[in-house]
Amino acid sequence: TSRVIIDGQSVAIGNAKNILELVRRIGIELPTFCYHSELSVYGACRLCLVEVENVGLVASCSTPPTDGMVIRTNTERTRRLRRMILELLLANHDRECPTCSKNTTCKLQKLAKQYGVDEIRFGKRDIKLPIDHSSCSIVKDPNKCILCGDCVRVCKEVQGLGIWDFAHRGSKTLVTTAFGKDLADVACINCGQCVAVCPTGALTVKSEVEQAWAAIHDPGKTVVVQIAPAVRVALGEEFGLAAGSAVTGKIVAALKKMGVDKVFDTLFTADLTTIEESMEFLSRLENEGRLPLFTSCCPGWVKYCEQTHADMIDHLSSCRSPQQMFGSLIKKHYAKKIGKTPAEVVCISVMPCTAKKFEAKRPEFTTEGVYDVDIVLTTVEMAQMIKEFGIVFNELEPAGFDNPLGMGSGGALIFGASGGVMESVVRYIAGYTGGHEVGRIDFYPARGIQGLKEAEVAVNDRKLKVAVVNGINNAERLIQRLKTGEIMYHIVEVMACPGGCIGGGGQPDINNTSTRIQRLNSIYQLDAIEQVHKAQDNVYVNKIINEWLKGFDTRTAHHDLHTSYVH
Ligand code: HC0
Ligand code: SF4
Repeated sequence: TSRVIIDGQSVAIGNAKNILELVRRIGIELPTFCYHSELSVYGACRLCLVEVENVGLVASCSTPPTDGMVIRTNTERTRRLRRMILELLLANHDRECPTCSKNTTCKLQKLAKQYGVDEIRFGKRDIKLPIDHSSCSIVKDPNKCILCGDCVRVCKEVQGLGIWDFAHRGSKTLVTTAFGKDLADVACINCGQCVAVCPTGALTVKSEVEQAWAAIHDPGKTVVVQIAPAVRVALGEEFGLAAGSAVTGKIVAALKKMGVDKVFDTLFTADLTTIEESMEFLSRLENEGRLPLFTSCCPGWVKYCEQTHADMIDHLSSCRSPQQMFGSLIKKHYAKKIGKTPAEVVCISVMPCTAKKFEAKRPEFTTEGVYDVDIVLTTVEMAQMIKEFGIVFNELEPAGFDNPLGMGSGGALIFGASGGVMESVVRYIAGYTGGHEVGRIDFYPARGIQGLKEAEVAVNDRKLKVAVVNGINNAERLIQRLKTGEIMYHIVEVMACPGGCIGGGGQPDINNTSTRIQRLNSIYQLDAIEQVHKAQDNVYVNKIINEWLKGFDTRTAHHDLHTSYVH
């Protein structure tokens, strides 16, 4: 077998594509800004350079290993050059670290410390470019961009959108949108995957933390919080817990300590979504309506469908997402029950998602002139508030959700992973066969982080073909095959982010597949121990449907829980 020698140690090449992989295999972590194992190799930052005997300095990420290579990862030259690269990047960087939202999580800052950069020998950058605050979800500060191109590649290669690209040349090079337009005016779907890969403060999440504090401190407001499925298996990572640690009860307890009035669960309206979407599907099936039915809970996907496939909008389920069903119930019904106006109740969502900030601001999701969901905090923003309050998170005693909107089934919990919505719908429609209630249903073909999953389900005497995709690129490929008639499905679940919401742009570090897998596994483990497994068995949901919405399929239910799309 072919081998190389790295720092005196012999290593088999195996299937390694580049030297960097082999270096990592022997337990050496080389610095890099632009290398992501799931994106194409760019080789721009040069930080991962190593010395190869008889060859010289090479970027380890973009150099394939060959038999007999003798490689050294740390030499006088590599150390000097790494430090110089960092100094040059810093010289051209807006160094406002203490007030930057990436402070302490910025890779440039971290590497500067790790490589002992304590002074910068080059002049200071004096141009200040305007910051783009136009998007509901993402803030772009070009003064902090180091041109690693990670955002460019993730947007193109994973989402197929190509919102970001390089413009201009030499020292004027910039990463920007087409014609330098505001982010709010281009086809960005707000998924935040670019924010997640950005190593510095150039792309950050639009924070709503201040608005949340203001609502909590306002004695005239009743503050009601909902927590999305994927948040509970990721927030703990911000407090040093292992990826996938389930911290549901601790998040509830932290919010109560902060003084919010009620903590409810998005799982409740995820169950409601399962029921509404399943009924919509069955009705389309019976009445020869538009099939496949596309799920509509991911606002990134919905925006993509509206702007790219307007001819397929009728395939989208008319169901509002669980976040918006929740907001609608709070503002249209709950407020009344507690004797308040919709404006006196502030609805805060805690979401793994940056696109949910955009969804909440869609003009159709309002009641009596106020937004149904007022504030959307990402998982990371929630963690920031917990830290700011000084709560010792890891020592918190778990607390339970409030009622009546605090209960959800295992089927609702798995919404947070790609395939979860599909599996819940399957649990619902296959849950009754020949009028008989069936027990537990586990639909394994829908699970996992693969980009495309397909399966057949037998329901009574019919065979339903279903597909699950995550990542817009995968969705686009599927749509093309649907359009040519090459394939046909009854239901298609689409989530914009790789792995589904567990890999959302508002989650703690998602730059590694194992983190996503651990969160996903944790979600299914939590589902496995749930007493209530299927949406139809959530007694509270049935109660609210009857009491607030006057039953299934009523005008109120349609008005409050469904929506229409932009053609
Ligand atoms: Fe998701 Fe959702 S599962 S989109 O991925 O459907 O954000 O977690 O909250 O709304 O429930 C995100 C996660 C949600 C919604 C739910 C759905
Ligand atoms: Fe948001 Fe989930 Fe869609 Fe990602 S997959 S954009 S986290 S709703």
